[in-house]
Amino acid sequence: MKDQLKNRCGKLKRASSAILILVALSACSSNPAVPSADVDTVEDRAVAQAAAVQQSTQLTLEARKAQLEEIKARKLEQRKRELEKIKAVRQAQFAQQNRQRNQMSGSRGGQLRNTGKSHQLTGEFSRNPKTHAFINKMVSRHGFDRKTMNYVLSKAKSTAFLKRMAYKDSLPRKPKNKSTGVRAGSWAKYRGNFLTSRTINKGLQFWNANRSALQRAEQRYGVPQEYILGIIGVETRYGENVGTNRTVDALATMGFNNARRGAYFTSELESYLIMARRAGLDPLKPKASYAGAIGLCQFMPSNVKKYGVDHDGNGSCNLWTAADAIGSVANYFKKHGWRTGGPVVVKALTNSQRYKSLKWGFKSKYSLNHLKNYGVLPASRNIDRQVSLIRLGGARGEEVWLGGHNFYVITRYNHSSKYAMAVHQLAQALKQRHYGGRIAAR
Ligand SMILES: [Ca+2]
Repeated sequence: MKDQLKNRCGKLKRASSAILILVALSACSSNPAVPSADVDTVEDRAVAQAAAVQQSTQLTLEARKAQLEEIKARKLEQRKRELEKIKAVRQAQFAQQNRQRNQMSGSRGGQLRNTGKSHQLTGEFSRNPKTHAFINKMVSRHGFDRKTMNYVLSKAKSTAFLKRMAYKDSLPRKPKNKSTGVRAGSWAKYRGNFLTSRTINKGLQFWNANRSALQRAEQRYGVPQEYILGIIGVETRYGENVGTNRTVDALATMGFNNARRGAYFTSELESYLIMARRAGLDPLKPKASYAGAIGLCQFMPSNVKKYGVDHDGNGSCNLWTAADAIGSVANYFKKHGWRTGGPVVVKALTNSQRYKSLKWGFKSKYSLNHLKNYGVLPASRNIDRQVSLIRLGGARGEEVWLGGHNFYVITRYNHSSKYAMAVHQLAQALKQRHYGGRIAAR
């Protein structure tokens, strides 16, 4: 009996050891083997197997649960990141809209204040369907705030002078009569407007005040300083006459009241408002010529984007500042093909009247040899081989000149031989006075 009891106790002891071993093995493996050692009976083996199966199932469930939890966490994390991205994009859009609104409100150069009244379009342009179409375009295409646009255009006014100019501009152009020849004295009169001692003195002062900006522009764009000064002098007398009309008034009048060229001026108004927004200017403040030309160099607004430069590096192009106007004129010439060191124009000597049968003007183009056959010779060798024949009504009769490539480039600023000649002669007068005795060295 005692031996029997002892034997049973031994068996139980061995069975519990087997279970312990099984648990240990199961913990190490996801597919535990059923132990056979030390299990003597079928009953014992079944107990061990059941325990192993239970353990294995529990482990598999736990692994599956952990896996699902991991997938869920990953998905949540991904969704969170997506939402954060959407939020960031929306915030950037809001910030951009706010910036634009603030800029239109005029953070610099005055405030565009709410009148406290309705933001409906009022004023003299409000009954014009072109104004409404224009506002719709500014809102839909460029993201302008409708209320701000209504406010700006409600404030636009056309003066009697602007109305007169818009009417004149709307008339059909008279075809040019090429056979009329040169009008006696017309150049002398034109020249007299610009080549005055007052303008030259102002030009010299402007040169001294902006020496560094001019030098940098010449180095960067290859355009001599005196020609940059020639343009700014002819355009605005070095900032003295940048126009007396509000730009908005000028461009709205020329745009909405001009059947012939309204589309052109409306598109300039569009460019102007975009430019003002970009530069943080109150669009109701800046002045312009009656045609909407702005700044010291009188760029049309569409040219500000194309050719305007931030020459003083303050972050925006402002053509009412000397440095930016200087850089922009030089860049304009460079973009229109200015040849550094190239000649501009020379006087021609004539020994007959035969040249009068030739087409003339800045668009004409002849070889020097061809002109020689018509009795025209350059007074200096410093000229291109291909030239234009320029005829001007001087104070002492007709003057004949030969325009080089750079002369043509000047006419890209204003399509007129007289204009280009005035710029050239003002440039030469300034150069002579500025460099004085050193002129020969240049
Ligand atoms: Ca600037």
